[in-house]
Amino acid sequence: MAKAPSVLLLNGPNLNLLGTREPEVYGHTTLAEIEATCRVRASELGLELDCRQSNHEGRLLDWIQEARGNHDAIILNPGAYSHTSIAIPDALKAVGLPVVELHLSNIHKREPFRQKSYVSAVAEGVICGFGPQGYVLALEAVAQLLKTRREA
Ligand code: CA2
Repeated sequence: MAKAPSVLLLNGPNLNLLGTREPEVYGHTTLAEIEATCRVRASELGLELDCRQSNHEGRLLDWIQEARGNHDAIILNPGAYSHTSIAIPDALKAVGLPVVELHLSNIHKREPFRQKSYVSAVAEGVICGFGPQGYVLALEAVAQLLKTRREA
């Protein structure tokens, strides 16, 4: 039987605080709960899932670079690095894997500085504004994308 496609789920700075602060913006669900839900959905979709979070841009860059040859797609909530980092989209482009960018909040309804994400230019698609459900939507999008590519 063919090996299950592997997806790297990366969360950037401060997302480890989910469910503990600012529930009015980011909700009550913790990152551990989101990851647990994603593991269940990934398994239903026939995907392997590797979940990681870091507050450090360099660590995120290392993980993105290491994804080449180890994973088939990346789902990324870059947190505030979305709006500041050039290195993250550079690394994603270099690795060449399909990327789905994800945000809990609708960044286009928020402050002007959040409305530009440098990552979007290298993503297959962007999901934002659906809270924790967005992670499940991103997994479903990746599953469909990988299936379409396999069948092409
Ligand atoms: O909406 C998103 O998912 C964001 O990527 C979240 C980032 C923010 O900087 C982006 O503009 C949009 C912030 C994540 C911070 O998460 C916290 C969670 C709980 C308490 C404090 C921060």
